[in-house]
Amino acid sequence: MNILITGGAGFIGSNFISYILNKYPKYKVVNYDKLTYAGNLDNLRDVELNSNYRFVKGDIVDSKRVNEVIKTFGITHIVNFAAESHVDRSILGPQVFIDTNVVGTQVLLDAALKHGIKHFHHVSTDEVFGSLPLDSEEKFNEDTRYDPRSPYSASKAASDHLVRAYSETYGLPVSITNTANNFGPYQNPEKFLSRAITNLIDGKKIPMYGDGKYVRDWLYVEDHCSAIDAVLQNKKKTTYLIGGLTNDINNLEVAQKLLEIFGKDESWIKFVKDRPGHDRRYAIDWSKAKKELGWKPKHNFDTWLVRTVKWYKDNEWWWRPLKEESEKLYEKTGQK
Ligand code: NAD
Ligand code: TDX
Repeated sequence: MNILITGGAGFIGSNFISYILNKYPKYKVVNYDKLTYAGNLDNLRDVELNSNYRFVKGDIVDSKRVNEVIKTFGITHIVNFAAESHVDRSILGPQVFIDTNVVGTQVLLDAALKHGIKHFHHVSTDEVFGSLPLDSEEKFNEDTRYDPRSPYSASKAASDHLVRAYSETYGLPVSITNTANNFGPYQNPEKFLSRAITNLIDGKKIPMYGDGKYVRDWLYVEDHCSAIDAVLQNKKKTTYLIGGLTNDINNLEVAQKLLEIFGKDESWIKFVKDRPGHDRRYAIDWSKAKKELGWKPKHNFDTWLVRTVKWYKDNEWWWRPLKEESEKLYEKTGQK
């Protein structure tokens, strides 16, 4: 495979590149990334000398450049991670979310068609399905109706629809994964877990939005990588929901686990202003992926939370330069 990985300098994309190059010594990977505030080539230090790896700086909205790269490197497969990914930023400024997540995806789809790409995989989110009630057993599955509620999730929903439209209308071979909240190494400290961990390392409190009774489904990033790998290896091209091993754990409970790891009490939680339109609960039924791909998550939350904390403690060189900028965002939102 000659894979074009867009957004490969971000959190999940960089973990995926390392995963693929380690597992498949014959695959070639081109990382196409604009290097926005979220793109960081330091994530890829372990692979930058690998002869099967190339980095090309570029924007997925730039059709000419995308087409050139696909042609030059003889790309056969595309995995699209490139996106604006943070809900709070989408509330402050939605435009770039439409440009990158919607228009950028359409540019990639057009280029994929033009060059006869064998498989276009689109990385998406469970947030496209909206919000589940707190006191219910209900989970998202592949038949759940789309109901995005933030500019971020609306832009991802639009991109999913375009991907399916290119399959139905033009016969482009596509697949989509809608995935839970990821955690692990190289996550920008703007996101809840990485923000909370780096705050605690700095002797600062965990900022908790609203009443903290917001439920997320947590997936260790390597399990996300193995899921996308399983989809790429599979002949059937369809949509899969990918979730983790947590069972309705809310943000307060996640914070309590962190405080236990750090040996601190609950006075280290600071309640701050809630996020507008905050989705109450996500829960994922990943049984289709298990049945059709033989995939399941392997990393349990408690063990890998401890290891993730250790990674941030051991790799302050990586997150320290990003922390100041990410906290500036919360000065603007008033959530510090
Ligand atoms: P991230 O914000 O860490 O990284 C995004 C990457 O895309 C960065 O390297 C950035 O430079 C690049 N990028 C942004 N705009 C670009 C453009 N116009 N052209 C080229 N590159 C561009 O994001 P992430 O958390 O790694 O998420 C990756 C993908 O997975 C996204 O599509 C996101 O919607 C999806 N997703 C994320 C999560 C999660 O928990 N983080 C969960 C489900 C799905
Ligand atoms: O400081 C915080 N305090 C807090 O209570 C932050 C940053 C968040 N939160 C809450 C909001 C959410 O309920 O924690 C939860 C997780 O927030 P985020 O880390 O911002 O993630 P979320 O909004 O759930 O979206 C994430 O998962 C789905 C990713 O950012 C998306 O890219 C992905 O699609």
